Amino acid sequence: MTRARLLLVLLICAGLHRATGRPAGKALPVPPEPSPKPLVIHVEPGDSDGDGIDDALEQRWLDAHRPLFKFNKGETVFPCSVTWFITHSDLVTSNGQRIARSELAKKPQLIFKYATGWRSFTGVKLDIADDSRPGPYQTNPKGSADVPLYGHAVRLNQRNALKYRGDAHTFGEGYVLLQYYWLFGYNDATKWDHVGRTIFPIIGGLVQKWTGFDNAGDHEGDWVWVDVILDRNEAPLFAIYHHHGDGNLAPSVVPWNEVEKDGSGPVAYVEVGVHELWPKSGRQEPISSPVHDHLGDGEAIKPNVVLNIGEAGRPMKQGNPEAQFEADVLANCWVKWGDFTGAGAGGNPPGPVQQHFPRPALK
Ligand SMILES: [Ca+2]
Ligand SMILES: [Ca+2]
Ligand SMILES: [Ca+2]
Ligand SMILES: [Ca+2]
Repeated sequence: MTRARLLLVLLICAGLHRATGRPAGKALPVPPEPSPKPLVIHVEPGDSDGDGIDDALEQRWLDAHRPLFKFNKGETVFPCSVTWFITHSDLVTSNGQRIARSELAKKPQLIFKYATGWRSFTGVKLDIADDSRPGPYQTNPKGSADVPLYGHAVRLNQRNALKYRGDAHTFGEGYVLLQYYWLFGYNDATKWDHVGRTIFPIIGGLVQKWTGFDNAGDHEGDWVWVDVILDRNEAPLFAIYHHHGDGNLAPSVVPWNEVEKDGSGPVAYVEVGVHELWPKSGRQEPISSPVHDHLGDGEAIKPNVVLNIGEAGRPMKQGNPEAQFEADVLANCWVKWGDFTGAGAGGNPPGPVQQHFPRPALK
């Protein structure tokens, strides 16, 4: 680096520091909030999501095979519910109109006025407050067991056969797909936080800022998921663990007899900070890979409830308005969960229905 370039870096960084105006030292602690009330799930017999499967049977499958999540020591961001995320976010429309979170906290149903369909993105983003990113259970991680795991169940067929990248199986007629999604307020990649300081010991801090490495891979909102495939006798056959997007890294498709289990549910190891899911514990991979430690040596959390979303555009009929609100948002709206991304991050995530969410032929 030339001296002139170095000077430029110094000036830019000084400017950046002034522009952000962040006070030195740690952020103020978040004032304590009452814990959210756990959702009660009650599903009636019938087929309210129109997929040809009795809804009570879908719920039994989802409850039976819900995963146990093993976190890494040092995790700081734990899951939150859809309602919690919405009521701690400003809603930003495509033309920049901003609905304050104080309004959404009073009336979360405002979201339906702006996010009006699941088939196309209407430009609505949920800008979660920065101090709310760690979720309601940062200081009481075990409370995360009350955060709903969101799911759905569908029968696959030849027309909607499922194949996973890097795996030889085709799951068509006779198979059932269960999917489980969990929401986090923030994806905090940490493995690039010190790269600049390692390579350039003296000016490393400046390099970090100049390159954006401090926030590399970070983004608000983080949906992670695991699938379970049942056979025609409703017995589990495979668990599928997704990590860093199937297009970037093939998912792990694991035969049920090799799956580490907790009761009749799979165990998932959660990458520290970025929450990607693995069938076994593992260490972070070289700097060119996005994989972080997932040793499972921290909290072990099994969600108490699975909220069945239903199908795209066909929210599952729920037994109470709180659960119905969440199913309606996920089945009927396309929003971006978050409004911040660091260098190299792919953008704020859409919800489950706009991710990997196979849809059957509906009645
Ligand atoms: Ca159904
Ligand atoms: Ca934000
Ligand atoms: Ca269903
Ligand atoms: Ca980070």
